[in-house]
Amino acid sequence: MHVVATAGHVDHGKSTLVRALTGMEPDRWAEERRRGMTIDLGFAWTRLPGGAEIAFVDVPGHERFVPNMLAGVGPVPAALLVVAADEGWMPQTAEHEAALDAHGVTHAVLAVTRSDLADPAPTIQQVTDRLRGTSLAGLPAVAVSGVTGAGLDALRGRLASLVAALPAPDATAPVRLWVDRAFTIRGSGTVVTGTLSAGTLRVGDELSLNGRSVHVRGLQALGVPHQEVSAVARVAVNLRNVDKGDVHRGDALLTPGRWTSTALADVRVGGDDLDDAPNALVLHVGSAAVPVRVRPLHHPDKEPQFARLTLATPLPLDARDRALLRDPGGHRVVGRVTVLDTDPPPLTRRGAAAARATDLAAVGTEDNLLRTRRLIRATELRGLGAAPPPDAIRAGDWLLDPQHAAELRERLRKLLANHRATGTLEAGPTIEEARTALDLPDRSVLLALIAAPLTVRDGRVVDRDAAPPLPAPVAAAIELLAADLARNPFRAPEAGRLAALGLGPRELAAAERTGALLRLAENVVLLPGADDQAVGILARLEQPFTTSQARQALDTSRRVVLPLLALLDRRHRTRRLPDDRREVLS
Ligand SMILES: Nc1nc2c(ncn2[C@@H]2O[C@H](COP(=O)(O)OP(=O)(O)OP(=O)(O)O)[C@@H](O)[C@H]2O)c(=O)[nH]1
Ligand SMILES: [Mg+2]
Repeated sequence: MHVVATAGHVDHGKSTLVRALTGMEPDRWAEERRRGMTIDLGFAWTRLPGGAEIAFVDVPGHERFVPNMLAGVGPVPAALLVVAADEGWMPQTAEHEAALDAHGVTHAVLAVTRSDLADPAPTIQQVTDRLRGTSLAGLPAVAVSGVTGAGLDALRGRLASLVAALPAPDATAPVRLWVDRAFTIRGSGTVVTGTLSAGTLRVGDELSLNGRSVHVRGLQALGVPHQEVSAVARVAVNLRNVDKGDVHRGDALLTPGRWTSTALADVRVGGDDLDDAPNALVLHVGSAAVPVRVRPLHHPDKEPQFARLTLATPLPLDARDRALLRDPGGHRVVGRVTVLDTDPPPLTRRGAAAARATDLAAVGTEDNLLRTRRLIRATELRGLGAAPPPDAIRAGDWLLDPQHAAELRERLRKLLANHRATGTLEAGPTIEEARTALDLPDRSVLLALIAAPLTVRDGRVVDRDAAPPLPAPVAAAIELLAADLARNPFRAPEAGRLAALGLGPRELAAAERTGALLRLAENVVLLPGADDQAVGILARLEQPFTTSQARQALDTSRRVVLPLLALLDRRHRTRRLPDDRREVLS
């Protein structure tokens, strides 16, 4: 199915045309039919030559009902612009055209109606001229009469080409159905309708509505029940356990967890100079209309304009959403809005607004943004509508420019070298010390920089290839120990001896790191290689052997043999059996 919205000045023949094309009555209300004027959105559908199904959202042209018109066209990708031959371009032709332009609608057909009353050619020319430079520039035109039926077949043909050229929607995208009507059906409960512009709805789906979870009880498209409806489509969704008062035009039915409502957004604005714009503007996006406060963010080059919008009510906005700013009093579209960032940083420092405008100006060239910022939150980049460049280095929620990462790694290597040069016993700076020294915002960024030969050990950043040398007094003490152990390799020095040599836990840990000692427990140390030697001796015992037999064979105490055997078990040199005996593994 394809959805096309009408647009055009009051009484130019939009509803008459929709009626003639579909045989359905778009003016749903008795009051509309009595007054001969569309007040609210109307819906009608038909099949085009070639078989494509087309649904029209018929909008009101009267200036009082422009907000209704905007609710209808917001989510619709294509338009039928209607201009009467005998009146030509009129104020709401202009306002509707500006709305379509703001939404970036490029797929449209011009129908010059009432061509039984006046020569359509001058109006076609006038409209063509007016549309130059807008999103609708160069649109095909057809002269028609809703009364005589002249030109209708040509228009059907044009519409068939129009819908054939529409880009295929993404049926797997998360759903954001902007509600344009909500009503109650006796026996079924609350039904909402809207134009599904992306994604798929299914009966039984759980969706989110105004922050609460709701379930799809039934689905219809063009009056026919469906188990599943994919975009683009006009849909009616019957919701379980929702009162009519809980849902209104401008609300959105959302795929849970995929959208965030925000009351703050940074946007690009085309159109009037925002400094001259009235304060009380309304943001129209989807079917929603929300009062906003506009803070211009001045870019040094002035053009394009950026602004921070503060919404009176949060909306589920997304980067790249198109919207418009309207002055309700002045009856005109003040700005064409493209959402750039739905989670913008606060502007507190002096000059922050100008700096922000510079950042926003880089959106669209996101690689450059990461190059200039060097380090940016992935959420901020996403908020700016940018995908991370493929070579960006990820660190938690942070993205690093690879060039910057290389520089930071160099600084980290220097930091470790300086650390070694201080002659400290510590293997390296702590993660926090390194993070501070490199002035990084988060430890995840530091961890992302660490690659072999650098590694993290006991919360410190260390270079596996360059352990700091032992300070001279420690090295001398270790030599004395080594002499003791050379005679009795499994007689680990007693606590008293270690203390006499000035070897506390820190010194022993440092000696272990440099490979000068094999450490079995807090203060139980042997020489490196003692483990291999022990395996050699134990292998000569009758297998399996008891702990006591091992102790005797190694000529040592339980203080040493227990942690030594435990170490050999861990390294799979020995295996401990259920009866506590062990065997050497070959
Ligand atoms: N002669 C002639 N009259 C037309 C034509 N199209 C519409 N009309 C008449 O123009 C009047 C307005 O037509 P509508 O179709 O209601 O106009 P609309 O654009 O839907 O108006 P709004 O919805 O109020 O904006 C009606 O009286 C129609 O009969 C046409 O092609 N020729
Ligand atoms: Mg109408």
